[in-house]
Amino acid sequence: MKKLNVAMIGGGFMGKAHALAYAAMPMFFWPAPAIPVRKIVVDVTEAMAADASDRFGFEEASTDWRAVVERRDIDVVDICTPNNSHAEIAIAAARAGKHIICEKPLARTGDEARSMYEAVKGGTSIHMVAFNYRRTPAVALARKLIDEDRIGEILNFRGTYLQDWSADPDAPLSWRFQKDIAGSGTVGDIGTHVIDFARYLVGEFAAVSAVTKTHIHERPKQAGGVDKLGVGGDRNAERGKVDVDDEMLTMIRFRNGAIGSIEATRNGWGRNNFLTFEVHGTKGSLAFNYERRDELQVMFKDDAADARGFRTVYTGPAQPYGEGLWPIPALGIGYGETKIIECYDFFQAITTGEQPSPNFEDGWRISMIADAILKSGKTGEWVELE
Ligand code: SOE
Repeated sequence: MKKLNVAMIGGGFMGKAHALAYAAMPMFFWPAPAIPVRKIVVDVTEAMAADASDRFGFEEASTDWRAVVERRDIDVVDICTPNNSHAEIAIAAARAGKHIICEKPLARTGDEARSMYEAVKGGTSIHMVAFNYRRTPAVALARKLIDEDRIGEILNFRGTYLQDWSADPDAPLSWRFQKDIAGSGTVGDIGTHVIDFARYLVGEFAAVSAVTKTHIHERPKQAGGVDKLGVGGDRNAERGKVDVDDEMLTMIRFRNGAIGSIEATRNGWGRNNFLTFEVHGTKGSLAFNYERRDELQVMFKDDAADARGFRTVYTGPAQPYGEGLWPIPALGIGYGETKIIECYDFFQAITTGEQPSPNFEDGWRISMIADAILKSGKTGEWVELE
């Protein structure tokens, strides 16, 4: 069976999720499209790179991503770094003819994302953006039911992504609160996951009208750049400026006539990974909550009048990706499995030569929508998308 050598740039939280996927993908999906070989991991210091390589099972470690992406024995470059380095690494990897998977959001701004898309357009690289949540079987099932016209023409999409890891004003100033590194706050970090759902399930955006707000303007600086996601740090440390949004709400007009809304915050006490959508169509409705990720709520207008209301479908062998996952629905999946499925689809794309979705073009379009939301949040006007 074909083997593909992976160079993973970044050995933090996302590196862990991707390494798990490389190890497990062939265990779940067999025959695998190709076997991922965890060849080399790159991190900021030699000690961090060595730790990542021991822990995540890579053969080698390095601190020099530039040399690594040029290596002839590397097939896949996997970008798991903070947002400000995505473009430089991806463009170098595209020039070296590598296949590329990049963590979301693709870039800090629409323009930066466009330069990444231009670098891969027309070339031989297979490219993917890691919006893994659309690969939750229940979400893929929603798309299948929509494609099969089971809920008719879509009228409305209502999505949320609510977390609370940044609600504490003493939570450390991670890079996710700094515009020059992250690009934006909640809009880019988690709002883009819901934008991805909305495009996947409903279609292209025509215009947005948004409100954005920064609730906490200063936070304790943290020692080192490691992402602490709201924990640790020294609450008495000198404070630094937060220059990104903490919360966003947007109305949406879709090109196909549907309307919708998205709300996202990382300051909603009590909400952990409350990533949801509800889609209303002319023949039925679908609802999903990632905190109950094995379930899709469905309602079809032809349901018997005395049994009307949402019912729960548990995803398992009968639904998308079911052949590779656990054999009984309620055995359930977790965050790791969404990354395993993502890895499977990416390797499948490399093997067939057909670009997967979401790819860098989708990542660029999502970044343009994020820019439009931020612009509308500033001006208070509707912003049309080209
Ligand atoms: C922090 O908000 C974060 O780690 C996001 O960056 C991820 O994309 C999301 O999956 C979990 O939360």
